[in-house]
Amino acid sequence: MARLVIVSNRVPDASEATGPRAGGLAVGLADALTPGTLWFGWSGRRGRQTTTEPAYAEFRRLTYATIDLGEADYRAFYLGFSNGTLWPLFHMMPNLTSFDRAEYAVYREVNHIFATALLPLLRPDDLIWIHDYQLLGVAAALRALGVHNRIGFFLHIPFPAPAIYEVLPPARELLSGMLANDVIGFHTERDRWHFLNTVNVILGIDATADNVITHAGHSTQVIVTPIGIDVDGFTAQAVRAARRVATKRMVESLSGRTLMIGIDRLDYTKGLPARFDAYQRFLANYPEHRHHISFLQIAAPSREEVDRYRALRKDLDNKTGAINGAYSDFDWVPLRYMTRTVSRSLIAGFYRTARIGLVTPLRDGMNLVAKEYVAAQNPADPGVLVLSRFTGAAAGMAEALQVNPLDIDAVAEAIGAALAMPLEERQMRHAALLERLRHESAKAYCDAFTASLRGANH
Ligand code: GDG
Repeated sequence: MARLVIVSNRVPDASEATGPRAGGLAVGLADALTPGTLWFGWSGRRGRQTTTEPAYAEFRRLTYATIDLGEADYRAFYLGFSNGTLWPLFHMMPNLTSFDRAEYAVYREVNHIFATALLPLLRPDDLIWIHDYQLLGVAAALRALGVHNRIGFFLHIPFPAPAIYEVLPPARELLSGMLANDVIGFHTERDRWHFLNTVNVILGIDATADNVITHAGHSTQVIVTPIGIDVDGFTAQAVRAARRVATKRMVESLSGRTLMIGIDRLDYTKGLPARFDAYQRFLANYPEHRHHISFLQIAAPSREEVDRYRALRKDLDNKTGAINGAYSDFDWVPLRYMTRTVSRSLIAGFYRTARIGLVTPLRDGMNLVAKEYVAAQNPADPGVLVLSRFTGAAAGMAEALQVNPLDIDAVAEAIGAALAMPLEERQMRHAALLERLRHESAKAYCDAFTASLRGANH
């Protein structure tokens, strides 16, 4: 069978593969990679210059080949165009989007370096699977270097509506570059619809009937393959974790109160300020629940060198102070807020203990936290998932209490409804959610994508 070559911006190193990790791509893929796979990308290290000779590591029968980024490239490619331009724009927040032509030139250059460094490692029948918004130009760069392998690309974040995408100054160039792939995958039908319509608006190609775009003599198939998790593996981890001393200590500290949990990277797309406002509204409108609920929000620090992320952290510090200042008692703190990365096993135990999982991003490609929360529950006495309609996960989770995250009264009401929900209804909703999670697993995601890539017209 052909070897699979994964290309992603960040490659987890051996220590991260077992330690704490915050980030959906690493989590979703690690669950499903098969022995023999080569994973190529950035090591996470920064040096004077971007390296082109990969370093190798073997771990659990996977081969990792990594390059280091030069400091200037890291700033322009990663912090600049990837996370200052593409990330907010693709999450449909054009007002938060900046653009700098010089940063874009470096983005193109780094995409080209990825292709050049990967080239000597490739075998003729390798299946190349590129991931995410940092690497939109790698397929075109590989083709320019004469690579004829099957190449696929998966976008982990939303694809924006045409009227938003076209704001991007290099809109046309990036879009035609993407069409050097044989297969392009998205999490949801909505993303595919946005993409096909954007291709229609910008390149004048209508592929909405058969999802195959023919451009410059090459065909690209556009597919929907939602990412999932290893459900049974995660459930087992949660069961084990619930017995651990650390989880028990957390439960004891609740003194019989109900736990509500939020777990996110500290990112403005995750809707944390509105979530804190909604919790405050809940405390104001449901006085009978004061003293009986504890909200634990874990926010793993992320992209701390980007100004907007620092501003978000300040904002949340202030809101935490305001909520706890207004509502705490000498024996009760309503909000526990941690800006730290916690181990995956501890997270699994916390999910299982929590009666409510609060997942309210303003926009999210998929959101694996929602899936992990459901998988971690005890089916005999499951908790309730409160989920933003604007996550990709919402498409397959009709039994969650779905909310508009901006409507803080609605989120407060959903928290109230979750607390009041009878056991039978919780069980019914949970069983239906779990059943669907099993179908949309991490393995199903990888199998579906690679099968399309293998079968692509080439
Ligand atoms: C991108 C897309 C898409 C979080 N805090 C800690 C921690 N986490 C773990 C969670 C989960 C993962 O990180 C986060 O995944 P998400 O899917 O929620 O979000 P992104 O990182 O934004 O991922 C997203 C995903 O790619 C996959 O395609 O779903 O839409 O934005 O697994 O549990 N893990 C540990 N400590 C933490 O403090 N160990």
